[in-house]
This record gives sequence, C-alpha cells and structure tokens, in this order.
Amino acid sequence: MNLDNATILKLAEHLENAELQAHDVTKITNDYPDMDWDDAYAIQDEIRRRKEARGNKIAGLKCGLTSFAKMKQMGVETPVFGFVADYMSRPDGGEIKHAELIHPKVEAEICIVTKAPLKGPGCHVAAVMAATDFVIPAVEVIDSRYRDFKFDLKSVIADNTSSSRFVIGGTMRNLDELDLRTLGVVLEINGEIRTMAAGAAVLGHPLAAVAMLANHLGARGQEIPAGTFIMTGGVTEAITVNAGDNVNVRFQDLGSVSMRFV
Ligand code: OOG
Ligand code: MG
Repeated sequence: MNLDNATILKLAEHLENAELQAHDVTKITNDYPDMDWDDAYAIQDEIRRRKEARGNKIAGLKCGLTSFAKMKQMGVETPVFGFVADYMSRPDGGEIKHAELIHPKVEAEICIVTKAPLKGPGCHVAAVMAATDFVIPAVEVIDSRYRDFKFDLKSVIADNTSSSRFVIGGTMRNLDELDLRTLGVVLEINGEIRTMAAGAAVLGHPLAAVAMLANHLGARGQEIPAGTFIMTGGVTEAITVNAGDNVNVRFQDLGSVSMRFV
C-alpha cells in the first residue's frame, strides 16, 4: 500500500459522494499516481463499509471487464471485482431515473447464485459448477463517476467498478439445463438490436470469472459465502442509454430482462 489511511478514507468519501450526488470527478490516479492495487481495493472496501454503516445491505458481488468486448472498449486486459448494494436493485420491467445517474450504460450479464462457499486459491470452473445453485440473467447499469467514462484499472476499482443499478429478471435455470458458452444474448434498445454475443465471450466460460473472483478474495483471506448472487460481467460492450430508452435483453433459455429509462 502506498496511500495512508487518511487518504484512503478521503478518496472513498470523494468517490461515494460523486455516486450519491450523480456528479463526475477526475480520475483519482491523476492526483495519486503511486496508488497500487491494494490501495484501490481498500478504497472500494471503505465505500462498502460506509454503505453498510448507513444500513445498506450488500446484494451481490460482481466481476467486470471479463469479456473481450469490454476489455477492448475500455482499453484494459485485467478483470476487476466489486459489489452491488440493495438500493441499486430495480424490478424487471421497471423504471430507472436517468437524472439520478451521470452517464449510464447497460450491459447484459449471466449471473449465478451459489449454494456452497467458494474459496481460492485454486478455485476453477468445475468447483464453481459444484457450488452453483442456479443461473439467472441480469442487466447491469454501470455509471463511472469519472469524467467521460475514462479511467484506468486502479481508478475504476476504487470507484466500485462503476456499480450503479442492476435488474434481475428472466427465469432461473439449473446449470445442467444450459450450455453457458453457447448461450446467446441479444441486447435491444427501443426495439432495435444494438449488440449480441454468446456466453463464451466472458473469459471462455462465464463461470471462469467466478473462479477468478474466488481466487482474488482467497488471496485476501476471504471467500464467497453460500447464497451469494454473482454477476459474471457484461458479455458485450456496454451501451449508452438516454432518458426515454426502453432496454430489452433476450437471453437464450433464460428469458428476457427489461427496463425503461425515464
Ligand atoms: C467497469 C465495470 C465493468 C463489466 O461487466 O464489465 C463491468 C466499467 O466498464 O465501467 O461491470
Ligand atoms: Mg458489469
């Protein structure tokens, strides 16, 4: 760690305020170029602590920048991990207030809920399969607090990987009824197809992202508890949305997830 505790607390407050007040900020690595990965996750952990102290519950964990399309879009090569909180959840088919956000984008995600704890190091796809209770689709609304959605990995980790809203929908299915690699996803906005992909776009297999998350947490002495909702990361690039947009994502074998930005 290169930042002192007072700076970690200050940056967490700065970034969380930007989230809650929906205003953008400059990339924090501009002012703290020596910041390292542990500093970045320590800032994210402090944002999580602030939310929990306020009574918010952690609703799930997320993997980000796991698909080739997203890595290319953001110009990075390493996945990142974050969390979603209860107040970020919106119902399937519901409304999302655009004015509460800065410059939101939507992305389609294959998600799971675990039925057993997962602990790295050494976690792999088969271990994740054994611990998967069911698969469920979601749409994540990401909203980087950084100006023009431009960041580097350390800045985006500190900003809780741009988490802002999420919508779980469709149908839950058992893993043995699905092939997550060939599972097709079609993202439509206002009835127009904007992007599409298959599950294998996420690290070759979406559950590989969960194994990476378990290994990431394991290196820090933590595990994924049983009953955790986990988002494996956008399968396609993220798409900018405006007020008035109707978003509908069709997931093969898992139904669809929709929302309207107002
Ligand atoms: C970082 C969050 C990425 C995903 O699914 O790839 C993410 C960002 O692109 O702002 O949630
Ligand atoms: Mg995401």
